[in-house]
Amino acid sequence: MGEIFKNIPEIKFEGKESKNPFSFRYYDADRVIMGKKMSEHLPFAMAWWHNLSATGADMFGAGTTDKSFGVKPGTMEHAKAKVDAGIEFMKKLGIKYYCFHDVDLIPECSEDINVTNERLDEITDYILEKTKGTDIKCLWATANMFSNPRFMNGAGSTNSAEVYCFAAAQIKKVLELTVKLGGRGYVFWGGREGYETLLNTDVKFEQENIANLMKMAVEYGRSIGFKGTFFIEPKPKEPMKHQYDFDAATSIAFLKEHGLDKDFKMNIEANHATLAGHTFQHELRISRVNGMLGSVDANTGDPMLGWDTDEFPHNAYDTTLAMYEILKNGGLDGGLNFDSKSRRPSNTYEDMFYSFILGMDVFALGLIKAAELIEDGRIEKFVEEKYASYNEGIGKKILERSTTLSELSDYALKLKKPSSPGSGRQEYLQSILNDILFGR
Ligand code: XLS
Ligand code: NI
Ligand code: NI
Repeated sequence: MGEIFKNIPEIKFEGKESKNPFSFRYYDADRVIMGKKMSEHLPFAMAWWHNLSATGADMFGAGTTDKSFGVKPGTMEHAKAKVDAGIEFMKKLGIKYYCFHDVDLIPECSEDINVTNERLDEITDYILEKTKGTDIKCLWATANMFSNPRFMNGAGSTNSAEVYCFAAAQIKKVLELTVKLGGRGYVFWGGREGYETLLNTDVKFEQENIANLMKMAVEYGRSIGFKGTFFIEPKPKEPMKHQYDFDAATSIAFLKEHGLDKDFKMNIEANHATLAGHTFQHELRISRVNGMLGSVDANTGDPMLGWDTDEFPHNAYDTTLAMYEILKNGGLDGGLNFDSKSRRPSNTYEDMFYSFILGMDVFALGLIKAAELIEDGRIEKFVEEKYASYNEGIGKKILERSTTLSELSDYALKLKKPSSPGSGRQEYLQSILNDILFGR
């Protein structure tokens, strides 16, 4: 197949003065920031499902974007055309990674999973052939255990032992494909793992079955040489009323409860954070301080809407705070997957590129600003000094765990009244952040 995105050139860094819409203003792959190239700080990935499959269809209307790439959809020829389009797209943007669900790659055969698996073998051979000699690789893969009607009562949480076996079969296959494609991770997103009503649900039974499926996945993955990280992608709701992997704190506790925390980390999606009533930074921070920040689904929601709109990230304030957490984490095992889709009326090939340029540039800008924030040091110094009362005297004893409740009580009684804990200085700190973002 010839060139697909014919009128679109390779996207190059031109700097912030550039008015060329097909250029990066901030993403300069080889620029070194805090000792590492931008391209290493920002392992961007393309989500197969949004970029190559989604046409803009929604509950109210048909698709607006033609993603046939000149071939009839629902065929293996079309599956291959998507590979061609995807690779050309990634090359033009300088993106090295892709993420996929099994059924994003091929048309699923609803009558026989063996046929689906044969198609997966064929298409992954084709991907390997087409990416040979390039540095394009899989970031992570996952089994779609939410679209097929068999998963209506859940996958790991299903009431049907037969359906549970199909979940296992899909996971096994995708783990094999992840190894074949050199993937850095395997994701569990539990879209149907939850409930619509507690009236018909045995929560403990379901959660234990999910954990068991994850344990078997780890065992099998390690046995076939998968050295990457397993990820849970928390999301509180949608499609279910309640999903068990509600947020990072809940998911981390679940992993620890079941002894899975050595093999798993979090894949934090910005829009899922806000659905849970948290900021993106909150979810990243909770994961990081627990040693569980592994990967990111880079998108954003709309604060006015209560569902997963999966918009391309565009808010530099959010990406700065996100990149701050990622820098403090020492990077990611996974990467930054654009689990994002262009808006329905943004329906041309050009829009696919503008969307990624927006997302890549706003994360590059976030990286630059987060590094400035760290180098500036004022905010971090404030936080350090805020806890200075623990550096000596009774505070030091508390930190060293060398005191008792009675000793602390005696201390308080003797003091009669504590001195002021000191101002939180929120507005001052917010103005520093504004200066760094907009004042230079
Ligand atoms: C859906 C999720 C999904 C996962 C992969 O809301 O974000 O796309 O990233 O299954
Ligand atoms: Ni996601
Ligand atoms: Ni999502």
